[in-house]
Amino acid sequence: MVRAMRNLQEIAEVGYAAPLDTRVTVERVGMRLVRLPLTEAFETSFGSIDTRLIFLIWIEANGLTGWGEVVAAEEPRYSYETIGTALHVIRDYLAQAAMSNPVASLEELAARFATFKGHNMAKAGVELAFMDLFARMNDKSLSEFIGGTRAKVPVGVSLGIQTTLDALLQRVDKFLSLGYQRIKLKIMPGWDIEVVREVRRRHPNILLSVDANTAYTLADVEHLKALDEFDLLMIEQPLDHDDLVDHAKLQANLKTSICLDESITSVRRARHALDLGSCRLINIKIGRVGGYSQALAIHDLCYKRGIPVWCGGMLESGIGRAHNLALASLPGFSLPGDISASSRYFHHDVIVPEVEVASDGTVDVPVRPGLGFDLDLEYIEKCTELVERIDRV
Ligand code: OSB
Ligand code: MG
Repeated sequence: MVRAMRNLQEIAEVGYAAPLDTRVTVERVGMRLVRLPLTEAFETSFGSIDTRLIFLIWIEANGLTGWGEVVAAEEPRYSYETIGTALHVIRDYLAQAAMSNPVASLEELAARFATFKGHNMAKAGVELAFMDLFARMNDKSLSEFIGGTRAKVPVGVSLGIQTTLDALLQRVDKFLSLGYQRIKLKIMPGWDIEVVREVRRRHPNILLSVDANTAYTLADVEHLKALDEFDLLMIEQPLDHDDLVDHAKLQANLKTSICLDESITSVRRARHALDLGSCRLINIKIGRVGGYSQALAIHDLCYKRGIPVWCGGMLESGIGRAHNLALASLPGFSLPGDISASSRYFHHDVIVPEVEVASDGTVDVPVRPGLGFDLDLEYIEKCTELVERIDRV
């Protein structure tokens, strides 16, 4: 249960005899779009981007501010959500639901949001801001607040499709020399078997995985089987974004473990995937599954069933990354996450200090209250394209 830290003026107004209010009364929900240039273009089977429009969200409640991030992209390619749909859904539905009555817990907030279908990334953004605030109210780091057990988390890097094989090999060498514990290669038809063969030939012993972002169909079974000889940690999301059944058929034909990303949008979908044998590993992204409530439930389900999980990334700014670090500190996150250094994505991040990867390929989990970093408000202001504030009526 959450313990509110009231300021003296509030206590004077309410009277010392009043029971300590443990609920969060949201006075304002704020949204801010911030465009950050990427250090290099990021290409996947669904397209290429060279700037990231970051969607920051904050809530003001009980004299504190909590921060989150909506990970939706500008175009509906990874999922149907976009920055535009999330602005609409938060502005017109979720903000009102969050402010209509005081909120006592994450579960209560999630139950209110569950009455709206879909729009997981929008819901997650609000949940993130709440959890930052709940943790601050309790004077705990987010990691501590959710029951994290790791002081540092192992991390890997996700490398986009490059124009040449040489360019890719150089990047692989660079990130290995920086200590990253796992290399993930984006693949698609025409940039797959031979690319993986060459990386594996040069690095016989590294943790290596591939991510297809839905680029294949079941007709490609024989083609994908060719990946089995490279001792990959996993092949991530080879088939359609909403598929579980064909993935189960594919998994039955592959030695390599399938890891689902796009297909796992809730704890129920995670259970179905495990029951069907659609995958042997799961990548948890807080945004994709609708927030901490579902992310924690998927973690717990997989932990009970002995299924390894890892924390996925969405090219977040430092605010989303701070939340990812807290999540990845839970005991079930036994594989390196897509939680790279700030400098791997941006020339300048929105948090201080920036996220750094140590030479042993780990990132320290923040220990200060809440998300555990300061915000570079000046830089955020400088890069802002839009601000909206919704006040409680
Ligand atoms: O499929 O994991 C993915 C980035 C954007 C959208 C989807 C994905 C990714 C990544 C990058 O692979 C992960 C990261 O380092 O943030
Ligand atoms: Mg993926």
